[in-house]
Amino acid sequence: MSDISRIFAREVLDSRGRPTVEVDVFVGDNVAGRAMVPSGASTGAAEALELRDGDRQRYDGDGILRAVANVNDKIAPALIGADPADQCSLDAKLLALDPSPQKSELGANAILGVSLAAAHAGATVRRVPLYRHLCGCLKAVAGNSLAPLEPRMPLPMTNMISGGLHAGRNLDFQDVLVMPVAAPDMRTGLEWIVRVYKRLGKLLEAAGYEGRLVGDEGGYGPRLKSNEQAIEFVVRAIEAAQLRPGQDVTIALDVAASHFYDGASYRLASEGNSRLSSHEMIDRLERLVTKYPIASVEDGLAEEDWNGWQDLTRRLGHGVQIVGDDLFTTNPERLRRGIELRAANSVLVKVNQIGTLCETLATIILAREAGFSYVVSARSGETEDTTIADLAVGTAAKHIKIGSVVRSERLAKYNRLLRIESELLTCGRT
Ligand code: 2PG
Ligand code: MG
Repeated sequence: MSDISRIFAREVLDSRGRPTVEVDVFVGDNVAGRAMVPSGASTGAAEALELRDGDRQRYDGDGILRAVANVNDKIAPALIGADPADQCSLDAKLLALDPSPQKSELGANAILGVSLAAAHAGATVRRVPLYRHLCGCLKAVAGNSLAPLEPRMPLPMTNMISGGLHAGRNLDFQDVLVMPVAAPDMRTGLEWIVRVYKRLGKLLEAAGYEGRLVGDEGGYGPRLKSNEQAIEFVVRAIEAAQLRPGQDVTIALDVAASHFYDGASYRLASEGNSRLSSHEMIDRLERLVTKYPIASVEDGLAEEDWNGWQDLTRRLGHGVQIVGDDLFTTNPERLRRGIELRAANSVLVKVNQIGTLCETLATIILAREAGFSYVVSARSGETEDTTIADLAVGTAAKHIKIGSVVRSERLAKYNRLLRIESELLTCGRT
């Protein structure tokens, strides 16, 4: 028998010590799949709802026992007897149980926990690695519309300096990241990244800044004077690591601009709260992109500044990856709008922004068809769950964004990538 026999959810803790949902999917007497749900801090307004208890007596209101009860009492009975290998039917059942636009009835954390744990169970019953199962799911969702696709290792986009909501608003920009573009494989790329990270810590300390304190995702969180200074430090760290900025290693920014946009202008605290119009913000980004080896800019503008995004893409999109995170929230409807308007040329993919695996895959398919790249991403609140490593490989994502190279909730995913790479190498495919 390979049908789902039982589903059980519990409350566990994430990397910020906040409760999150863990789900076990049983086949027969055994747990065939388990997953934990991540949680963002710089969330987009259009994201699916993370259901929290609001009971101040427990975890300051952050408990998720209502979401757990929704899995155990409402979702589980509807899925017992289902085939875990048929992800699309399972996710369709989940969507039918909560048809609200932001999954506010059962909670996207309840729904996603089941969707992801079921995918693990599907891989178990099919006796294939998760990334292969997910590749199959992607093809199943796409029907015939997809060009041939095989699992492939993504290029990491790794956080070096954290700012914004991830590090106490020390900087306006949320992340300065690096991408080891010339590394021949993941193990080499990771060695380069770790080298740059370590050199960066030393450089920061030598200059009198905190070279050890890290933000939520493990990037350094120094109180620098400006966003630009953060980029300069990272360029110097690449050089100190004996690598060539722009050739071996390029830079990516996650500006997370929604979080310093007041509805009319962009307010840069690091510049005495100066107010920039959308046009001026684009000028600012253009200057940075021209001066530094920046190959990717995420959320350079706010999530509802669609006209600005069109402008930004027109001006920078030919040479630079323009990634929508808060802008698209992994939502196929919002991405469709972006494709029509030519706002951005790339989409960030975070499973908990939308709430089921198949909707995530639908977003990926749309991106592929439109020639948009896609970046599979972790959240700032994470767990030791490694599903996104398999998702990135199984869907042949261009990039994976996990955070930095310290803190085990991040390393669990990098290590999973290393394991997958050695597996693919053994099979003769990378
Ligand atoms: C982002 C993510 C990950 P959060 O903005 O891209 O870095 O942050 O999970 O807080 O939304
Ligand atoms: Mg982002």
